[in-house]
Amino acid sequence: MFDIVPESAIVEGRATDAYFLRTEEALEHAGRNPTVVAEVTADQFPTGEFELFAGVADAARLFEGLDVDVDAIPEGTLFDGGPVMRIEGPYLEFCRMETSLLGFLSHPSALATAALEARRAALETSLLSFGARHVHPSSAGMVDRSALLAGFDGFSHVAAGDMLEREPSGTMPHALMVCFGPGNQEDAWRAFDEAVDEDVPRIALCDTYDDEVDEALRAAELGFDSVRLDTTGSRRGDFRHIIREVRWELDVEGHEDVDIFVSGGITPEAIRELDDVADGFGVGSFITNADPVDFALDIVEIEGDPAAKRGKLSGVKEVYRTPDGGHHIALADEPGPEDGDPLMEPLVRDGEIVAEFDLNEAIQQAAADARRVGFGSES
Ligand code: PCP
Repeated sequence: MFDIVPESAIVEGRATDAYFLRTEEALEHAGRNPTVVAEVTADQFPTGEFELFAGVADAARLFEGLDVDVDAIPEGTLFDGGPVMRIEGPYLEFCRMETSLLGFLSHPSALATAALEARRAALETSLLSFGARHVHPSSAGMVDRSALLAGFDGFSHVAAGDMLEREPSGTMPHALMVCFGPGNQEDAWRAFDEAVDEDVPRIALCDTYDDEVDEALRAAELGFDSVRLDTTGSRRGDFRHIIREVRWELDVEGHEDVDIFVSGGITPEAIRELDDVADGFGVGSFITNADPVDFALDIVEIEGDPAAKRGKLSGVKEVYRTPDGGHHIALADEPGPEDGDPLMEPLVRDGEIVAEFDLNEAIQQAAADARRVGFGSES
């Protein structure tokens, strides 16, 4: 019914570029199936720009039942150059999986990295992922999982909630306000309050028809816990001033406990600028507009000998986190840096997934590693 590649095609390796199937034909024709080691790498050497590794569980499932061993840095680890994953086995075992493998890693890692930039801009403030509307609906769970991995507090998408076994968050859309019409905001807010489950936070959208201060005071008078300001760009002017004014007037009227949530084009810069006057942010396009990480899969060893195409580094490698928060790349059979922690861990052995995937652990790992490498601390 929709333009969606079925899961069965991914598992069977048909979610691939045609040239991999031609490669299989050519190798089979020639009777060649070398045992290789291939590595997934974005940058060969550190660039000074860390990224957050995500999508590992989906990637691991590609190798179930194949005669391969796979190692990877754990989900939630930051990386800056060098391999994030290593596959060892007869090349024909995994040749056709490359396209899906890179896709499973590239997009979530990019979104998680962008979300981490937002998270590091405001460590304590509530952040919700609002980006599902910008992507194919079949990817919404991946978007919101990536945001959670980076330390977001929640997300808005219902089916993502089903997938992640977490309750979606959210407020109300302008459509609800418009359905009641100008001057009738109280009717819309009251209908919401009377209809929705009492566990749902009472957050009134306060920018639809009238001044934000006016609508916020009216919503507070009705008993709403919070207001959301999503002032459209063309009317925004000095958004920080608008938020401060709303805060001031709410306080003057005795509504000090009414929180202010802000959304619409929110970036890390905006979060830093507004963090002291807003109680929470909804972030969408900043996450979903992130360019996919430019991962590639390259053979680095063939039948036990180092190999590489031009521009890539031959030999099986290990990556290390050094005590100063650095990312160090070395040949795997050579000693690593002093006190460096090797980051690669077994993911698949003989076609069986041996790693465990726990999103909460990965969230903790991402936060700890971000602190360790100083991610976002320059800004
Ligand atoms: C908010 C905002 C963006 C949505 C969230 C995603 O929507 O206007 O369109 O944020 P982003 O700008 O960071 O991607 P609502 O106010 O809920 O949208 P609507 O006007 O459709 O009710």
